[in-house]
Amino acid sequence: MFERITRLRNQEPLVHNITNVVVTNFTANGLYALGASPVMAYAKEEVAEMAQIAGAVVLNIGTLTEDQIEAMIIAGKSANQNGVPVVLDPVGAGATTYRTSTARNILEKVDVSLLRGNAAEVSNVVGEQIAMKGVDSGNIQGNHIDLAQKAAELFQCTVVITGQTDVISNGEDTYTVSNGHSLLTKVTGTGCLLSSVIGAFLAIDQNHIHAAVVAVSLYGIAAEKAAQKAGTNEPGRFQMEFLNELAKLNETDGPLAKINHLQKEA
Ligand code: ATP
Ligand code: TZP
Ligand code: MG
Ligand code: MG
Repeated sequence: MFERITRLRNQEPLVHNITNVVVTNFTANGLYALGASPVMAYAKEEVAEMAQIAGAVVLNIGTLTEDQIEAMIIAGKSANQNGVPVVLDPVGAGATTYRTSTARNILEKVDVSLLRGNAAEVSNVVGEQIAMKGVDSGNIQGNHIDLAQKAAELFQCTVVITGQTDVISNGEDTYTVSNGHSLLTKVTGTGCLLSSVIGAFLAIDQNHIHAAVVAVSLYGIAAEKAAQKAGTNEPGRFQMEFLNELAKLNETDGPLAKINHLQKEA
């Protein structure tokens, strides 16, 4: 399962990100640290070509504009035509009706391989109106396992719902991962970077659910190691150490993964 990190480093997949202005630099550095090759390309005149040569396309609506949404749909369709996996991060869905309807519009027009968001975002995209505070989910109650399975069936894709415990489901198989650290909630862009890191693992793997489980657990393990180096009130040091720990991940980290495989009830 965890040999994927070695394969990723050997293949250095190109990840085409159309992402938000807050997390652009952190996302590029995080992908480099992991061993992938990031590119940010947003012009509608070039996104189809870039998506075609990419190993994965990541669409992130964090600071959306009409032009950017148009480019995302062009890039997503090009990826679909060329067998390139597409990840959607519906940042802030539920905070405004524009974000919710945009996420749904992308899911209608593009064959999304994997949807990654916090529980409030995913619930709003599936049509349950749970309150969002800006781009943060806060503490939402409810069964994230049922929600992930429902979203996976509705959108016919793999779904990753993150939080203290992450849930990964394709509607048939469901996993929980309980790696990670609360300092991840004190640095902006850790959810967005995870969506791009998942994209890098999808680029080297047909088995999207296993690729996502490995990506999510290794990401959490890197955070745990970084938190051992940074103090509890040092988000700046944590961010730096987190990039370093992403770069040091390897197959021998597998045993640190806290993964639980759930079977769907009949
Ligand atoms: P939000 O806006 O709600 O923070 P997000 O898009 O930033 O959402 P998160 O849910 O924060 O995404 O997930 C980003 C990473 O942080 C994931 O690896 C997740 O496992 C981890 N994470 C989030 N909350 C916690 C927590 N309380 N304890 C440990 N890890 C966490
Ligand atoms: N505002 C718009 S996008 C964004 C903020 C703060 C970044 C959100 O990043 P993440 O990974 O969801 O915390
Ligand atoms: Mg977060
Ligand atoms: Mg987010």
